[in-house]
Amino acid sequence: METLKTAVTIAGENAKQSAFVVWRGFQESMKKASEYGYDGVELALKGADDIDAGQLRAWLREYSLEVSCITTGQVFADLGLCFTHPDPAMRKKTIVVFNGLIDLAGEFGGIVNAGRTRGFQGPGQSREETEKLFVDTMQTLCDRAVKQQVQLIIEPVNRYEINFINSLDEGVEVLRKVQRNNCGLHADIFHMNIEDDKIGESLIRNGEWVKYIHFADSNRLAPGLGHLDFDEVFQALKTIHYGGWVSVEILPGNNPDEMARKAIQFIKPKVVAYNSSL
Ligand code: LER
Ligand code: MN
Repeated sequence: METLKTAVTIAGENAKQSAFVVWRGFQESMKKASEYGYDGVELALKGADDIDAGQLRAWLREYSLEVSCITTGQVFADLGLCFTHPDPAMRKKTIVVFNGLIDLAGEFGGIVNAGRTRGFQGPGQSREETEKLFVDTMQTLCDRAVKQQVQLIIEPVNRYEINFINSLDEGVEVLRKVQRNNCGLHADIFHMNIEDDKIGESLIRNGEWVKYIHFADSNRLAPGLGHLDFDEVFQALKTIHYGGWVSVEILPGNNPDEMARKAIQFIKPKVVAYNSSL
C-alpha cells in the first residue's frame, strides 16, 4: 500500500479570489510549503499558460516538492467554462483548456480535478440532459488523458455552491456511466460533512473510487480547528487502503502562514503514524 503525502493548495500571484487557495505566488508558496514540511503543492490554474513548465520543474527540484494535482476552480469561476454548458462552443473551449492542463499533468502529478468545472443543472436543463453533457465531456477528456497516463477526478461539492454531484454516492453514480478507468472521485472532507451521511462510512462505501482528498475542518479552517473527527477519517482511509495525497484546502484567513502551519502541525503526526503502520 502506498504511503500518504501532504500537499497545500497554491496559485499564481495574480489569481483572483475564485482561486480557492492558501497561498499565492508560485515560487514563494513552494518555498514555504517545503519549509513547513509539506510534500507537495496543489496547483490551481485557469490554463496551462498560467505557469512555465521549465520554471515549475526547477522550483520543484529546488524545494524538493511534487505537484499533487492540478485543480480547475478558476476555469469555472473566472472563465465561465464547464462540462455541462448548454452552448457547444463553450463546452469546446472547456475541452481545449482541459487538454492543456491534462498535458501539463502528464509531467506534473498525473491528476487533474474537476470541481465546479464539472458543471451544474442550468435553468431549463433537465437532470438527464445535464448528466449526458457531463458524461460526454468526461469521456472525451478521459480518452485524451489516458494517453498521458493522467487521471481525471471529480469533486463532489456541497449544495450551497452547486446543484449537481454533491455527495460521494452521487459522484460514483455518474462516474459509473462514464465507463472509463482513468476517472475517479476527489473527496473533500468539508463538503462531505455537509452532504454525506457519515464521513467514514461514505469513504469506505465509495473507497474504490477515491483517488484524492481535500482536508479542511467543519468551519473550513485548518484541520483541528473545527469539530470534525479526523481520526475517523484516517481510520476510514486505512480501511480502504488509501495511499496518495491529502491536500489542505482551507480558508487562509488574515494570516495564511499561520493557518498553513496549524494545518501541517495537526495532520503531519497523523500521517506519520499512518505511514509507519503500513
Ligand atoms: C474546490 O476544491 C472546492 O472545494 C470548492 O468548494 C471551491 O469552491
Ligand atoms: Mn475542495
